[in-house]
Amino acid sequence: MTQPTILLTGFEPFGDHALNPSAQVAAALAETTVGGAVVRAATLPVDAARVGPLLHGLLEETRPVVALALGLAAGRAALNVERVAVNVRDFTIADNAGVQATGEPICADGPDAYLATVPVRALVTAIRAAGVPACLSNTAGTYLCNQALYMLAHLVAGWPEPRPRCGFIHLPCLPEQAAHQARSYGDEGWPSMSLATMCAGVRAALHATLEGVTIS
Ligand code: PCA
Repeated sequence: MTQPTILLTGFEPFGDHALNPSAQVAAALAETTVGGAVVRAATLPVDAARVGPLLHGLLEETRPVVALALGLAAGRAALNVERVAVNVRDFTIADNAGVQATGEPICADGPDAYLATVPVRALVTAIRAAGVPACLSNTAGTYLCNQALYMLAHLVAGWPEPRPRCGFIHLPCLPEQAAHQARSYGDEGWPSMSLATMCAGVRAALHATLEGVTIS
């Protein structure tokens, strides 16, 4: 019997950010075991043209029971468990390939939105129970993080059951990011959270997601 897998992705740095905690959390949890499943981690480029094909390849390669993507949302103070991804790309800053989408669909033939298929409320409860601030978020924006959740759901939509549970969590800044960029966000800088605390929260979210998933 092969061990079930969890696909956990983070994003590379983008915009003004020299770091992206999401890639660091994914790397820190790589090859660890959560609830009997092993974490396969990857860092995605902040590149609208490449995210879909890369996620497709990762899903085919890992055939996960859970696919959880992570990203940075500077200014948030808690782990934000995203409920929904919309079929819109509308960028306030260009992606790392220099592309600035203005209101086009991610998939011309896709539905307007997909709901995350991880149990979002249970994730928030589990993350909080691990001592980590968390909340439910009803918008993942219209940039690459929204696109990642949309594509995960879209790519597995045609798969036979049981399909992987798909979700997305936005993370706060790391303390070192907030310290370096304080002047660009008022005197106090952004709210921040340590890498270890974020990792504990994401592990709790993965545990909660695996509850009720049949691992064969
Ligand atoms: N955050 C961006 C894209 C990559 C990331 O980490 C977002 O929220 O869309």
